[in-house]
Formats: sequence, structure tokens, C-alpha cells
Amino acid sequence: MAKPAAKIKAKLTECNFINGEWRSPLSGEYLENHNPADARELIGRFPASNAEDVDLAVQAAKAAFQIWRKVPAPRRAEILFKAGEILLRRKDEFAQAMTREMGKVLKETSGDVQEAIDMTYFIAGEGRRLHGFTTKAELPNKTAMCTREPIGVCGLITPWNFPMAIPSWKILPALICGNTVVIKPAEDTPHSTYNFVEALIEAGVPAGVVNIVCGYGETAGAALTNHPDVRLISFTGSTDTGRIVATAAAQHDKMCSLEMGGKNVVMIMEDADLELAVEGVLWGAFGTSGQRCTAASRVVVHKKVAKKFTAMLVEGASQLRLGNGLSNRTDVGPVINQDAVNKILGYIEIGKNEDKAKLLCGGKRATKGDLKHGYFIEPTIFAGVKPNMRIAQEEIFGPVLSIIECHDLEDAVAIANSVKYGLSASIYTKDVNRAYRAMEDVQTGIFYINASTIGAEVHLPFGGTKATGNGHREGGTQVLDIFSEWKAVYVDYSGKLQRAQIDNQ
Ligand code: UN1
Repeated sequence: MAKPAAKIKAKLTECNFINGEWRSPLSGEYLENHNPADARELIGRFPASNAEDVDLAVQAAKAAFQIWRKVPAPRRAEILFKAGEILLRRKDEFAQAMTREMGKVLKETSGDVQEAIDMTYFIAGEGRRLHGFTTKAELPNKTAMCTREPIGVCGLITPWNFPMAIPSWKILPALICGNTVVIKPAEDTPHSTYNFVEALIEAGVPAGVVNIVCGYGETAGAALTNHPDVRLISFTGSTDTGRIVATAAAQHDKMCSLEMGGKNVVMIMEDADLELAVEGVLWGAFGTSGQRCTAASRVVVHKKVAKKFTAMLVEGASQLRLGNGLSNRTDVGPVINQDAVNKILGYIEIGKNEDKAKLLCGGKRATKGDLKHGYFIEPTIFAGVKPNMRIAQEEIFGPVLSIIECHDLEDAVAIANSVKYGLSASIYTKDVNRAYRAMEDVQTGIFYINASTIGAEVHLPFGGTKATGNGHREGGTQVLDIFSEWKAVYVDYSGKLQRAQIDNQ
């Protein structure tokens, strides 16, 4: 077994972080955060904040905005860079804490912290760029330029599956652009957000610039989304909740960026390196217990190799070891909570009852030995799945994979595009022409060739088409478009009135 994780500072986790201070919630209410690998273990009590708590945080962020927006971006960047170094120093400790609070195996939680570190260095670099542009004006003795301006107070609502990486995708670009933030982390994983914010505080982020309000979506989340002084909401989570967030944002003329569901596909052509494809599918489908919005939940395989591929895949899946993510013998950790167990088992039942879908392995909650105290579900594979079945259309967010056969590339692409989501897709083939055709025709925001559907890097845009999002991209320099507004500036040095569209007709 791995070493026990460091003790949590119980006192702090019972507080929100507002205006540079750890404060007990005005609500007087708390939620409990348990270890999904062993629900008997309490990680800590965290505030179940109400609208008043949210208001305090928003007011702090609003006041701090007037100071932070004036700090030169390269100075802001120096602070963020320092936070990256602190995260690096505390990486193992934070990874262990994350495994305890959300279950994924240590090498994945280390990857999650690493992703936050990558984002920190990447965004710190942007502090010396934040490029705008200049252009020619249509009149003489006049010029024009565009600059990025901060927006104000940003409300950030983040999910539990990447409890440090996703907050970093939002907090860091918001800050580099000169905004201040109030983050409401997922109720299942507040601790990792606390750890991330602790690194920011230690690095020197001033009071009020980053605030945490912990609580439930229906109360704290809704209060943030509906607060008139919050100018922007950035949300990652389910498509259903995203629609509620977008509707509320529209009522208050807020900007809104949404990153939502996926039903990602791996396409395997008859010329693919099958061993490589099997490895990729196992990683994409069962890594993080299938709880990534980029998880591979559909395999579309050419009928000529379907039988061989399926046998290899089932063999691989049967070797995956379920267990506590702190043990280095574990390949697949638990799912997040009892609701997730119910939802995933519900979909497995749906799959079993769908015409011709055949359950090849898994299909049950695992309860052997210590597993009975956690939320473990066996890696599950269905074959003979038809593209329109519910298990092939709806996001399950668990270790459940559907194998669908296809006749050729066109057929595979049509199946790939037959879902309402468009986050990530991949193709395994040695034929460069087919790889490029698929890249062009598959309607997703992320596309992989000879690799699985997961593993996006922070310096590239992250996001999806159709019901996956509302057109924004996190990561890459493109994320700056979420967290800044363009200002067009005209400079007239003619010394006289010049009228655009009038004088130059
Ligand atoms: C998510 O799936 O919720 O691309 C985020 C990846 C990670 C981030 C995933 N870098 O798999």
C-alpha cells in the first residue's frame, strides 16, 4: 500500500476563502466529503454555502478587481509562475489528497496536478504576450488597434473528475487577463481546489482576487450564476446543468462559457495496429473509470477485424485490477459516489435489454473484500451495439464501452457523427488518406490519429462542437477569448473632424 495521505487541515476546509481569509459559512451548514474507495473515510466537512456567502465573495472579488486589473500582466504572470513551482514541490501530497477525495489512481491524480502545473507555466508565459493587434484606419492620419481588456468578476463552476486541472484551466487565464474570480468547486472534490488555491495564495495572489465558495449547485452555484455583479460564468459539467447555467446567465446578460458532455468514439480500421488500438481503447474507456468527458465510450470497428479486436479487448479488460487508487497494484479506481453507481448500473441494465447488445464482460458492482466499502464498477463491454441504442447515444460517465461494427470509413464517420455531442474522437489506421479524411469529416473539437480520445495538452484549445459546448475553447491561447473582451481603439492625429463612412465615399 502507498503511504497514507497527509492530514487535511480540518479547520480550513470548514471555511470558505473570501477576501484573503478563511471564513465559516454564514449558512452555518456543511457538506461531508467521503473517500469513494472507502466511503467510511471522511475527508472533511466543507461549507454548504448560501446566497449570502456567495454575495460576500462576489463583493470581495468586485473590490479586488479595481486593484488587480491595474497590476501589469507580466507582474501577474510572475505570481502565477511561482504558484507553478509551489505545485511542483507539493505535487505528491496534492495527488494523494486527490486520490483520497475522488478515487482515481495516483498516476492519474499526479497527471491532474501536472496539468495544473503545465497550465500555470503556459499562462504565466501569456502574461508577456496577451497580444492585441494594430491595423490601418480607412482615413488618413488615423490609426487603429485592438487590445484585450479584463471583464470583471468571473464565476467558475467546476466538476469533480479533474478537481485541480479544470479549476486551473479557468482560474489562471481569468487572472492573467486581470479578472478576479469566485470559484464554486464540485461538492465531491472541494479539497483539491483548496490545495490549488493555497498554492496561489502562497505565491502572492492578493486578497479578494481568488475566492472559494463551497456548496451545492442548487444553492451556491445558482446564487453565483444569478448574481448581478458576476459578469461571466464559466462552467464545466453535464449538458443538463449547463443549460440551466446558460439560461440564468442570459437573464442577467452575463457572458457564459460551457464545457459539457461527450460520447467519444474510437474508430478502428481493418489496417490498424490492433495491439496499439486495444491499449488505447482500454486507457480511453477505463482510465479514470470512464469518468472523463473525453472518455472513449464507443468503439466503431471494421467488421473484418471486429472479432479479433473484441477478443483482444475483452482479454485486456479482464486483467484490469480494481481497487483503491493509492495502491500501485490498482488500474481502475472507484466511481465518484452512490448516485454515479446507480446511474451507471442503470445504463448497464438498459444495455442488457437493448436488442442484440451483448454483455461481454463486467456489468456489475464489485463488492469483493474491501471493495464493498467503495463505489466500484467492473469494466464493462457490450458488443453488437447498434449506433442508435441508448448506450451508444447517451453519456454514461462510467466504465462502460459499446462496440459497434462498421463496413468502411464512411460508415464509421456517419456513426461517429450520429450523437448529439462532439468533444473527442480518434482513428486507428495506417492509411494517411483515411486518417485525414476522418479528421476533416468527424464533427468534434478534438481529434486523435493512432491515439486514444483522452490526453489533451494545455497549450491546445480544448472543447467540443454541438451539445458539448457553446462555441468556446479552454486551453491554448484561445482561452483568453473567454476571459477578456476586445476593445477597438481609434487614434485620429489629423487634428480635424474626420468622418468614417462619410468622408471617404
Ligand atoms: C475531461 O475529460 O473532463 O484530455 C478533461 C484529457 C485531460 C482532460 C480531460 N487532459 O483527457
